[in-house]
Amino acid sequence: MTKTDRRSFVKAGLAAGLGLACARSGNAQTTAFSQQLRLPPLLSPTSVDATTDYYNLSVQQAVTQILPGLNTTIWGYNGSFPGPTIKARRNRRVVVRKTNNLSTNLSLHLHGGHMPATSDGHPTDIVTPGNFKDYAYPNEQLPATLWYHDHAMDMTGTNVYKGLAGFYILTDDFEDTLPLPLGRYEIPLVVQDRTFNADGSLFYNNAGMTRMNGFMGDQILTNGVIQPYHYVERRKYRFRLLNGSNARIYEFALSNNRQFTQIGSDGGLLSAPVQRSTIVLSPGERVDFVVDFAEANLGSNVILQNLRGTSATAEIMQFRVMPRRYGKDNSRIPATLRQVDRIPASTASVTRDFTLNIVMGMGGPTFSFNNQPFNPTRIDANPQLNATEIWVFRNQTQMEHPIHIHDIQWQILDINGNPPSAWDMGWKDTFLVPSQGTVRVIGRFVNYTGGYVFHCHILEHEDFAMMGQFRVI
Ligand SMILES: [Cu+2]
Repeated sequence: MTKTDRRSFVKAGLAAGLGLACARSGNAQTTAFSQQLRLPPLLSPTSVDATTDYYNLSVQQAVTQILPGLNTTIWGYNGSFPGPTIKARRNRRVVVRKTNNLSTNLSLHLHGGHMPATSDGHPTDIVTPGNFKDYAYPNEQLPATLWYHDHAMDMTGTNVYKGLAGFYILTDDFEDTLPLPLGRYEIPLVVQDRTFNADGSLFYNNAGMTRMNGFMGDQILTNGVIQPYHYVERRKYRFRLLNGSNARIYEFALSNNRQFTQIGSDGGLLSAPVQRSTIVLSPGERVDFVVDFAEANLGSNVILQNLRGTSATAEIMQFRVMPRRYGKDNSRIPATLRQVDRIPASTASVTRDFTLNIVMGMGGPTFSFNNQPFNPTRIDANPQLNATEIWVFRNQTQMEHPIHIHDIQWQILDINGNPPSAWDMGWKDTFLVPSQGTVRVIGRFVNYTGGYVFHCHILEHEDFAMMGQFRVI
């Protein structure tokens, strides 16, 4: 054994003995579970009136510390990465004034939101540098974990990667009556992967194979912190988990082999809780679940794992189990949550077919719907207002694609001809279409007419034209 070998052997032994794992990015390096989880700041309205809460989001460049001792320049809503959380109430209007203080074009999309097309953040509805736009959200929809993010034409991947995403949490009186964990025990988690250059700056590219596979970072951040730890009490917690990554699909599990109790999906609560050992979550999807840390030993660590990851991407964050500090756990998971009335397939007046395939686009091969790259002057579907439609997505590629449809919430009818699992029986706006597989969804186009988009939520696919357009008439 040479001197160098011996040194690395000792180092490796020390790291193993201490239970530490080092994550490496270029030369920028950090130790797993060495930084505490942060919660995104809560945004206060600038004013309120009888019907509406008004918020300001200034999109600006900011310098933050993600890697110890190094500065990282990000783009943030109000300079925050991730953006500040907006809390909204059902049927109470929110108006967000977004001011573009960057030197690039921006658009703002409220993912999962149901609103007039003029506020949906269509990729061509651009706010140019130095200007602002007011986005009005009626919130006339079921409460859910929504999120806002940039959606500018061809630039969504770049803009979101640099930090332009945040939570928008919608609740109502009914949800308040449920005895679920709340307050400090209800935690939003956005999981995003990033790669850092040696100087701490963000590394991103969307050329070559990245254009086809999507960009995958080699470090996983939760709420902007690389592999954080969080002290939890021996009691139940509710987590609103968002996959805010550009392209990475996760399969979450708990290291103590306990189960997640899923209570909600993209568009709100499920009819009833569902026990799951693992949860696959693709970009744009959200899952709402409860973990009971009373099942974990005092002083133990529970790791939120990613079964689809390797080394630094296999461990998302660590929970350090502490005694209860604030009395007994009065929360519980009710046997029924919010009734989801399934939409019968027989009520659909139109069925539309979309194939997912590869075509030659500008500058090389690109993914598309129906062999047609996105064209802002082409409308791919014209649903009638109040119509119920079935949309069929047939994936002819060798990759999984998470399909996101704007404007309304959908229900999955079947995946590869099989009825969905219990956790997929709720409301969905983003769903993973298996490689060579088929997903059928059903939805009603209510309340608003106008133009919206649907696209793959692998943001590099979206930017390279895997997007279509529909106009509700
Ligand atoms: Cu895709």
